[in-house]
Amino acid sequence: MEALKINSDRLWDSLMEMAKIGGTPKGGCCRLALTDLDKQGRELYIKWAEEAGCTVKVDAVGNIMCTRPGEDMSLPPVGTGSHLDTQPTGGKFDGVYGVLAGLEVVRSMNDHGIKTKHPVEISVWTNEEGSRFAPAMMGSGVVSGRFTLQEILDTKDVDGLRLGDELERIGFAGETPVTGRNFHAFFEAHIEQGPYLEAEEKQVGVVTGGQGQRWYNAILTGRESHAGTTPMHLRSDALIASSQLVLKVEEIAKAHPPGCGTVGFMQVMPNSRNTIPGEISMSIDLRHPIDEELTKMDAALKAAIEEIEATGPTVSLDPFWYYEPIHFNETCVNAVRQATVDLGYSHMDIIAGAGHDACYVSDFAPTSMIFTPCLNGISHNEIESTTQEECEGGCSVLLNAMLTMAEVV
Ligand code: HGY
Ligand code: MN
Ligand code: MN
Ligand code: MN
Repeated sequence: MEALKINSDRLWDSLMEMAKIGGTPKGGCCRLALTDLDKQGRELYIKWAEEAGCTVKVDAVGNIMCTRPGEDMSLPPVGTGSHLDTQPTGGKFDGVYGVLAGLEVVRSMNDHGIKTKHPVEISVWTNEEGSRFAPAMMGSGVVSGRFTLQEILDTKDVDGLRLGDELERIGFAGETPVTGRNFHAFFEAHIEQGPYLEAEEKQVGVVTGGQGQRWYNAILTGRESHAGTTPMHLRSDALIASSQLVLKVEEIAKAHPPGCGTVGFMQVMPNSRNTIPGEISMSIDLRHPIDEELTKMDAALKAAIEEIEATGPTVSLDPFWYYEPIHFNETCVNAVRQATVDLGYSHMDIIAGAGHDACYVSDFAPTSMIFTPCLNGISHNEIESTTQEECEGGCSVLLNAMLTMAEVV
């Protein structure tokens, strides 16, 4: 069967329509997980999916499953999907592109009157970003068994609001069990969120895997005291200690290329300009495509903390989230590569720098991903940008890879 194209204008219009929900002045999106804006985005998506003839279910952690029937409903579905929640200063495409590309695949199958042996199922995974409720990839992580449902429902945000209560409040505490999900194959389309496709002038990224991640919470404890009366040599300044730790995180990442190290969250207590900070809570995010290197970075972090503790403040480190580098399924990777070739797009193999729900889906189903370029590789930023043509390319590859695995009848 010759490669099919999707309806590019319809995909782009849906992306721009969804971007209005939580739209920000700088052209980005803020739809934090399980907020009213997330609820609005979810409800709009369900409306579109039902209009496209899908049956829709919601599971106990709020994942949405939109199923287009196949000729043999006893077969596991061929899946796709991503997330609708965003970063606080997120863009229009991170996650959203994947769920709307999935919808466009269904719409295009309908346009072409295509029947598939396997059902086709789009998943909208809950709280992929891990910004409001940490860690990330919660919805896919519960389904893959990386997290228990209860521990995720009991997770709290910085205001002490419990995830399970927020799920109830927005009406997405579903009936469908989170266990027993299966896919014949699963593909996630996503913007690359990095600079490599653009730099290499490639239209499609054939994603062969994803780098591993280690997330930590660190609490540094010094001693509050007066900014004017406490001599410098008598201080135990938690912010000085955490500043040293921030620089150590950068040093460790640079010592293990192409690893990444980031401190993105910090709370200063008591956060008063004329009181020496007594306590700092901060996040640490380490990533590397090779597990042995990620382990070395972990060891270097702990050694750095020992050095800092010798200067006075104590440091408690909670290594609360880890997953090893992911290797995607060869059959699915080849289906993506073949669809790309059939459509005549330039492409390159690439490892995902970001975490994606596909990383956890690959625990229980053959999985791969499709990347499209984004302007200057910028993401998790309101200026995140891509073109209609690039969105069309990735989505056409998704359609054809899914048709290959779903078996057209
Ligand atoms: O952190 C990540 O890589 C993703 O955006 N959750
Ligand atoms: Mn994403
Ligand atoms: Mn993201
Ligand atoms: Mn994702």
